[in-house]
Amino acid sequence: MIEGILFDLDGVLVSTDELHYLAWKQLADRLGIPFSREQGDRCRGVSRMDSLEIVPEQAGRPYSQAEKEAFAQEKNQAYRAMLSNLSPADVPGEVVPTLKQLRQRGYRLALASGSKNAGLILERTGLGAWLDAVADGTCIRRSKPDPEIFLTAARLLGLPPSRCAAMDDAVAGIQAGRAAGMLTIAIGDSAVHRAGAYNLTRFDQLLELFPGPGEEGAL
Ligand code: B16
Repeated sequence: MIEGILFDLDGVLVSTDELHYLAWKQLADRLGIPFSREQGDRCRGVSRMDSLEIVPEQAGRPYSQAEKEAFAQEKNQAYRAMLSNLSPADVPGEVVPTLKQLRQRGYRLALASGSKNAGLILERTGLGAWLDAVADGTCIRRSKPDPEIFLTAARLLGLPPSRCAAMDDAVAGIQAGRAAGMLTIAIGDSAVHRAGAYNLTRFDQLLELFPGPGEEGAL
């Protein structure tokens, strides 16, 4: 029986996944390196430094660790500049009503994001008000597909992994949820790849999967 639902942030609760892509693209353009949407999709859920194994794939030469660290900083500055315009209006309309209903039905909700910018995003969008616990890139050492972030979120909720569902738009995120021993729910890119145990096209389909007490759901 599922008691807790753990959400990825970028691309699940808010469309900051596109801003990550644009910030990496800006860096790649400056360096004169081709950077495709497909590469951008592979950066989903992957840490900033690990993304630098993907972004310069078509550079034709390797970069040193020092250069990669400088690139990570440059990308993050561009990304944070984009986040400065973020507001509650950027949260897709179905997200807050769905979170509200899930809480009313008794589910405990947590963030499980690998982003070190998650705190800023929750603050600017007001999404933090709907979460019982927050695990982000500041509390883990290994990024998705490692299960650490989902296991940390479950621990913060005080629930065993088997009582949690992990929702993610990244294939790496679904792999992390599965490695954590959780029910996996894919949306967006990971649902296109049919990576989850459930593959949703809309966020509010969660209400069909997780019914209220005494109601029958799809699970
Ligand atoms: P930051 P998630 C991930 O967040 C993003 O999907 C990924 O593109 C990003 O590189 C990573 O966070 C680190 O983010 O650079 O902001 O610390 O999908 O786990 O919510």
